[in-house]
Amino acid sequence: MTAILESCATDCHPASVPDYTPLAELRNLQLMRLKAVVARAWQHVKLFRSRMDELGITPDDIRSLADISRLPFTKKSDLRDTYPFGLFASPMKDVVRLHGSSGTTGKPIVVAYTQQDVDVWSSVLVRAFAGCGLHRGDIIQIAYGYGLFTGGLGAHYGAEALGAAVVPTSAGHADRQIMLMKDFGVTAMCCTPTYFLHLIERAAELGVDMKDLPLRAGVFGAEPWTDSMRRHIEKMSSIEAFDIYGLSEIIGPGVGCECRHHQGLHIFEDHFYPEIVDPETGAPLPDGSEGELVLTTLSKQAMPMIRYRTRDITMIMPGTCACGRTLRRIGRIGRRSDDMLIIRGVNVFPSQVETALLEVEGTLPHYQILLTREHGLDRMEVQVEVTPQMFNDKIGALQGLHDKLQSALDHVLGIRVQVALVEAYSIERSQGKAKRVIDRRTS
Ligand code: DLL
Repeated sequence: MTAILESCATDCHPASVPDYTPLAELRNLQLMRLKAVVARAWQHVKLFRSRMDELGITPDDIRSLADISRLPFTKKSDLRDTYPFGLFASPMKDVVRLHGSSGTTGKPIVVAYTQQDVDVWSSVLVRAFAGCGLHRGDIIQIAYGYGLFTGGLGAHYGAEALGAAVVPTSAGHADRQIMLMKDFGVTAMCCTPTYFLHLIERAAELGVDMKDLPLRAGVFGAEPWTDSMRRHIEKMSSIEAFDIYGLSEIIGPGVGCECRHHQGLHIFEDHFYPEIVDPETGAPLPDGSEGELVLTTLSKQAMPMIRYRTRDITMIMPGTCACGRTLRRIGRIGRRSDDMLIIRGVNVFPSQVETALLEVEGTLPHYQILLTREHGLDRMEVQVEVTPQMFNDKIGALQGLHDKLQSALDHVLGIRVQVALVEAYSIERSQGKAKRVIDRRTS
């Protein structure tokens, strides 16, 4: 144990030691926990039991980790259909926290935690933060929303358990966020990547250069962002930007996080078991193949999730990470199986647009995709903000930029789209997850 701690002294907190569990031991632990969680769900959750009955299986049929593929999937609609408490496996007297995330029906989907679940949640966030090089003595500002959303409180408890000093600002009030970052000497920021971009811009307007602040790390997630966006953020603020992943149904932030090697996100596999399946057929796919991430909670008490279909598209990365963690990694999540746009029959993902835009000098990483239908034909307009200098320049420069963007987008997307250059700040800033697509097509 001492050897492990010494060997990773640069970015390691003692609590991150489970990250280095020898593989055989980790797989044994996972199997033991899988059996227990399946038994718990079968015993206490009607929906799981009836699904397993339909398949003619019982918890005793889980003898190896590979048997997980015999279990039924759980989907977001199951949470909606059993609203609010139908999937709980603990009585309310053991539940200490309820969170929720917005659904399409106006009612949130509800998730529950026992005290042990909250403790596990904090422990995975401690491991995530430690992997980002954060430790006791750091001052961590949490600008994820506090409330039903899991981002704020999840990161908050984790940062406290790490031993850091927490500044719980929640989302919004950019000027105050910047003032506190500066006055308190904040060393790490937790928020959505688009909100951090907004803070960088606002800081510049207020005469604050982020590069002069003690800020050294950002732990960004809750929405897709690209490596080009990371490079932009790091260049503008001189911080190291980390990608953190999670979803309410599984626990919230802290299902997985990058380490300092930035080669994918380590999944905290002793608590969340990852699989990749074909999004169409549900068939398991091997490591290295892109597909839909399916997660099973291995230790959740209040609301265990068995084979939850996340709709997030990624892969389990083959090989091991240079950091020495035995935890498998997933690739960054660029898209969801349900955010694909079909434009005149061609599949388009917002992340492709972002990649194309960030390769062109003179644009800002703020964009929106506007979809309309004219005479039965889909029309896709990409509105891109342009730096104020560009707008002040001669008209020729703008035209040149427009043409460059047009050809970058044509190249990446393979279809003709309209490009509209708009002034800085004309696209609404989000305090949380950015809204990239406005679909005004009526079918
Ligand atoms: O967004 C939890 C969270 C909070 C994660 C703070 C990270 C940081 P939900 O609101 O339930 O939970 O949304 C979950 O957001 O299925 C993904 O589609 C997306 N998502 C979350 N993190 C990432 C990420 C929180 N790092 C949904 N990259 C997920 C890409 C992400 N997408």
